[in-house]
Amino acid sequence: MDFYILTLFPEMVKQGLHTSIIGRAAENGLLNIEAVNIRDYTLDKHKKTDDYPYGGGAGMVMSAQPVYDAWKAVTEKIGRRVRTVYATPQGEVFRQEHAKEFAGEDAVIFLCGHYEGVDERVLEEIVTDYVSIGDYVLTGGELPVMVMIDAISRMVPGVLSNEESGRTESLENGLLEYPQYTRPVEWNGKRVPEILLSGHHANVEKWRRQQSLIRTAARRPDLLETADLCNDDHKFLSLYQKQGADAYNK
Ligand code: 6GU
Repeated sequence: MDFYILTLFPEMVKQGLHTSIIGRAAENGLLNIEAVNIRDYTLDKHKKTDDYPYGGGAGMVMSAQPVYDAWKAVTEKIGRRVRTVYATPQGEVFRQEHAKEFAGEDAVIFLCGHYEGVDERVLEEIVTDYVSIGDYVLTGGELPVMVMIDAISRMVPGVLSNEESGRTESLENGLLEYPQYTRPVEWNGKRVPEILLSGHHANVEKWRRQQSLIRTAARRPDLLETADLCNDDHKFLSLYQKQGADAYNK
């Protein structure tokens, strides 16, 4: 899958995406991640890429021309128009479903804004998706774009090893993940839950499911509204809500 990132800070996104699992996938040729410097496309003699907002107000606005020409160069290189994502707190909030959906594309262009925004006219011309990563304000779109590319990339077939993708993960089944433990069996006076040492696979699975339910109820109760729960799950949750930890062994 090809990712093109239009940015004023290409080094930032290159640095951020060349390590760990995403870096390995890029090295293997499964992903192609190209950072395109918007400044390279400005026609301004001082290489300016922004200007004062019409109507007044604080801050600067990124000019339409360099953004459009950078996007056009990338689009011509790809050979067709592809989905173009503008990272903005005014967008739809990015979720796991978006990650899966974008992973089905062959190529996606991301536009990182800065300053007080980007001239609306170029956004109207090129942007297909307005996407936010949450309700807080960041200084630019680079970090959100790195977040989105990481989440999309791990959904691209082959990017995760069998071992990495075999794990049932947080949010995949609509619930938070159960707690994990590794050696030693006792650390800081705390023992690993006995059931995990029992070797009884079915009991371990049941315990993990219950832990996921407890954790989701405590930390993200909103997820329970849409999670895929069976009769046993509902029974366990109502018992747990009445009896607390005594519900485990029922
Ligand atoms: Cl996608 N961009 C910016 N600049 N700030 C954000 C954001 C995106 N999502 C949350 N805050």
